[in-house]
Amino acid sequence: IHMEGSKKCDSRGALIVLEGLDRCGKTSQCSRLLSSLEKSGHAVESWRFPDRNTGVGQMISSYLANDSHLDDRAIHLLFSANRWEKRSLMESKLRSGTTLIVDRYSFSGVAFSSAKGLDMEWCKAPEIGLLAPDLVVYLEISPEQAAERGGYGGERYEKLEFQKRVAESYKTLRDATWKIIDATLPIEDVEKQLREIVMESVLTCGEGKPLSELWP
Ligand code: DGP
Ligand code: NA
Ligand code: NA
Repeated sequence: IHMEGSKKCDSRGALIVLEGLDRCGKTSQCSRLLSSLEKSGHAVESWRFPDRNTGVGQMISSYLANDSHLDDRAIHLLFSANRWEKRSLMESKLRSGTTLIVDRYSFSGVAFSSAKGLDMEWCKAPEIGLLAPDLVVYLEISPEQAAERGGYGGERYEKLEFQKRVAESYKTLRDATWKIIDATLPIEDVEKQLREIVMESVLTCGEGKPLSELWP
């Protein structure tokens, strides 16, 4: 009992990030994953970026709804600030043993802004020092198939031509550590694959893997 107790102190939650094009199914997979982990007794929370509940988040939301115009670099920095304002809470949650499932993170920041033509290295700079995910899962779908799913909500980026450029940016950005899941598979199959990949990462972090920062 004593051994187990001391082991628990070193263990932390995993930072799990889901990325993909709009309409790839990320958001429903995040909630399925959340309830599945909760059911098996894990301390887990589901987060998303942009977090529209903060002051910065409201500016982002109004930009996405085309209710306001902002310079490409200015909005890029707001998305980044929105992640920075949650950084210390993120760290304390992870250190206290809570796993975080995060719907979009710095990779969206770089993929969406570089799709507008901004330099990728410039886009990466403001993300330096944010917590590095333990796992990035990319839900892969072609822009055409995503568009066919319908239900683009009419927000600023939800247009086929733009999503094609975002897909190219993600290709440049991703590395060998990313796990790719075919997002066109039946929803239950995606869920099963995702859970398996995530459980591996949760176990590794439970064994005391140190936290690190972007960009690795
Ligand atoms: P969502 O709430 O996941 O649908 O995201 C809203 C939109 O904002 C979506 O088209 C993806 C885009 N987005 C998410 N994060 C960032 C970011 O950091 N920078 C930029 N430019 N766009 C982002
Ligand atoms: Na969206
Ligand atoms: Na989404």
